[in-house]
Amino acid sequence: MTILLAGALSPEEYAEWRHHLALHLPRDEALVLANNPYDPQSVEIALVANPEPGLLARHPRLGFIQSLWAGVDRLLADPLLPPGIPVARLVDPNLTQSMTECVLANVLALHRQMPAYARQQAQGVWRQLPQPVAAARRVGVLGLGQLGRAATAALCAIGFPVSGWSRSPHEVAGVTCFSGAEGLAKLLERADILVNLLPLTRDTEGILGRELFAQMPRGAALVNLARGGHLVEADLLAALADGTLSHAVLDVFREEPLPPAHPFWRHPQITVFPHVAAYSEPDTAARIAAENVAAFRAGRPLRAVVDRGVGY
Ligand code: NDP
Ligand code: OXD
Repeated sequence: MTILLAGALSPEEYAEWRHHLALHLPRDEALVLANNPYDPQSVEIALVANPEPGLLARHPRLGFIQSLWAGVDRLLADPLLPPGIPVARLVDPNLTQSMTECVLANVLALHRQMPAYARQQAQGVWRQLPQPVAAARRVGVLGLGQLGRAATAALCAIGFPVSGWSRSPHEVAGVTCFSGAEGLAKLLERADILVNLLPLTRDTEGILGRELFAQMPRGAALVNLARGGHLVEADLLAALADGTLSHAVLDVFREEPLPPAHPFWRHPQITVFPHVAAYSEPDTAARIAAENVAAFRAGRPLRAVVDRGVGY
């Protein structure tokens, strides 16, 4: 009974995950690390944090893959990912809380015009801008999943009128819900601030582009906390230049780390964060992964299994 821990992890991160997994996995489970020698034939379960493409295909007895990341786009993009076995993603209340805090921090910062005041301060300008209350600032959230639903609840509690968009129809208390292509246009026309919490799939790749920006109120703001592949970078720069959008907060990028010469770094209307909206903390995530390992061993239903056909 061998479990593999594999991913784009430093030796320190491997050690931390091993420590926390050992606290939660049953004693008879052998945990091997992909950065140490092991027998691939023995591995039946893989706990993974974006492992190198092709690595999982080298384990002929693999029966279950548990992602230690919430988003599985990179994992599912592995052309050699063993077919026909379940892949689960991380659903961790701790990560959800962290993302909710990040959404609130950035929406409130945009609502209170902090980027504009930062620009004024840099020029020594003392100018009071009109300041509506939250009830007059409409927030749209793309994605009503684990993270989107928690974010909308927190935004509603502050008093923002909140809309949400999903693939299938939803009802969320206090939130005006839209779904499908025709629903997106309705959400966008009332999104003074748009927060992206979609998974990256073939349907959502490049969704944050010229056509979408043009449907938002002029001068609206964008908060992309999901994946860099959602954003058409040149379209964002054009939308900021012509006033279609006023500001963008970006936590995720097509290339990470964001290259030093990238124009986003020094753009006065873009706030850059280094993919820190919410990350998997081994102390909580290890327990959740171990619960799914135990369920797999016992033949019980697994939590948060990904639909590999739709990509999330
Ligand atoms: P979920 O799978 O729980 O939710 C995804 C939501 O997106 C669902 O509401 C789903 O609709 C909706 N959706 C998917 N495809 C479409 C589509 N084509 N059109 C409309 N709606 C769509 O994901 P999470 O909330 O857990 O996470 C979302 C993403 O956040 C992750 O995939 C990851 O990329 C990103 N993330 C970023 C982090 C960061 O630090 N920056 C940290 C963690 C996650 P439906 O409900 O109908 O299925
Ligand atoms: C995740 C992330 O998907 O950190 O877990 O982006």
